[in-house]
Amino acid sequence: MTIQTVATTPFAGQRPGTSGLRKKVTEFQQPGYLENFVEAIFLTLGEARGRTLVLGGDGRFFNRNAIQTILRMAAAHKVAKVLVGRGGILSTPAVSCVIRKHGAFGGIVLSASHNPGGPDGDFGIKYNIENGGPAPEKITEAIFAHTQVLTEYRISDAGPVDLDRIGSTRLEEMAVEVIDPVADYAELMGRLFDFDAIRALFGRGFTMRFDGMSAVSGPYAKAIIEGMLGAPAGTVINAEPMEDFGGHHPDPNPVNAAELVALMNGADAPEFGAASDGDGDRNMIVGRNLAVAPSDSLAIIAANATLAPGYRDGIRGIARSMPTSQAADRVAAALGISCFETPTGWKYFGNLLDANLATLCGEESYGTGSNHIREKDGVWAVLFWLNLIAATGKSVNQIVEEHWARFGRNYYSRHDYEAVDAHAADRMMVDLRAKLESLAGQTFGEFRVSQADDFVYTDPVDKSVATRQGIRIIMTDGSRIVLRLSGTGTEGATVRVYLERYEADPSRHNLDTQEALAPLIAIAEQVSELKQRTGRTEPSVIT
Ligand code: VG1
Ligand code: CO
Repeated sequence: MTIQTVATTPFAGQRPGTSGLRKKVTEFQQPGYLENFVEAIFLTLGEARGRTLVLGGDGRFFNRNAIQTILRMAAAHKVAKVLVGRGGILSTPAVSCVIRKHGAFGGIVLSASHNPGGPDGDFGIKYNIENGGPAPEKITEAIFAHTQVLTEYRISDAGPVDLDRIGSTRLEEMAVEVIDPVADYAELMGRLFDFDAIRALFGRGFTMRFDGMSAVSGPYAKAIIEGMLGAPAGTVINAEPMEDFGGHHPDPNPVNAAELVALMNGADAPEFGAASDGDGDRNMIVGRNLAVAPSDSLAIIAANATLAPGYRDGIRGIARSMPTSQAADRVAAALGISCFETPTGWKYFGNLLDANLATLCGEESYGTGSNHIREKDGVWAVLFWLNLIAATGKSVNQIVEEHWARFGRNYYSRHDYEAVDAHAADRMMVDLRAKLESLAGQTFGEFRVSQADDFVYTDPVDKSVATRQGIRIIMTDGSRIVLRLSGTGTEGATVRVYLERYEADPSRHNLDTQEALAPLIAIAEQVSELKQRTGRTEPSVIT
């Protein structure tokens, strides 16, 4: 075994997006492509000698190859020890948990999250720092800068490590410890939630379906919900991670988890439905004939947080991404705590959590989490809801309706236009920005624009500034239209249009969401000319 120095040339386009570097598998399969990016990570980290790194992924196609390559590169960079999940499996929240618990200096997550997998699908890689959270922009930008100029990478020529057997082996001087991917995470969940009460709930015959979508959350949900909490076998479906996710699109929303939603709307519906995404950090909560809006879920968890043992002493603050609805703001106001508004992407929550300014965080994109780790966490959110149901004896629907009755309802929807022409999307954003100043004060039907801008965020802890984080058109009654371009797609551009309208009157809490938002949908089109400019007649996905 020797360490080789291999000459290489930069690849264009290795700038991490909202959540790491995501590209088609075929792009990652080019010789040197993965190696270059990993070398750039090690160059950015500086001295890796003597330290521990965590490594795992969501099991998608190319996961195992990537893990073997990264292990050989870690050995070449003198990493002392790598903790790797058995079979190369670690969910994103589990990586965060393991980094924190074992005092690692960071971790590498292999996933393209909610993007489809398989040989023709997507692959991704993301670096997480010492606090367990996604690397902040100054680190991802430094990684990108290295990818543009590197001339060589270092790698051991050792053979593959057996990833399927728990235990310790060596690669060059480096220890490779294959760990149970679930154990540390499950232990943490047991400390946050009232497992006795949830066990009793299942003991009384409570019915649930958790859809693992053939991605990484299955093993976690099975071990915890069926194993530790005693739910009957078959409660967790699509529980085996598959390299192509069984052809599913592992994005837990009513469109991609249609099977689960149909079950929950049917005559034999269980009492509670839930799903997670490719890498296990997203969650969808479903009641009978009701898919809970993620923004509502965050607000509901916040309003009832003290029912879960891990949050018994109350929460310090809430943070939500800017496009997420303002439902959580109302809860924060009622609790007398702060509510922070950050750009899209979990990396912006890290400082607020580290500084103990926020306890709970959430995004409209089916992401919810807390200070227990530094990533959003799908299974955690599902366990939180189970804890709420067990503690209150109420159904999902009752919990949601009572929340609206108390705080009012923020009707909310996101319209995605996927794989549109990138140039047309860029032009639309440029032209919109140019219009912003003239929009303030304009009237559109019953709405008057009070503020129109491109969201700028100044981190309250390190004062770093993120610009161009989404165009907001805010009405005098608090209704909002937000437009931004996705930073996770791999084909053309994806335009996201976010729509929100507040309704205080309980007699108007059961409207169809799209109808309730129709006037705002029309204004968004009028102002952006989105359909005309992209040649689309309908959104690709409505959530
Ligand atoms: C999307 C979501 C964002 C989320 C990100 C990563 O980003 O909108 O809220 O944090 O995906 O989620 P974008 O830039 O495409 O809008 V995951 O579960 O894919 O890591
Ligand atoms: Co994800």
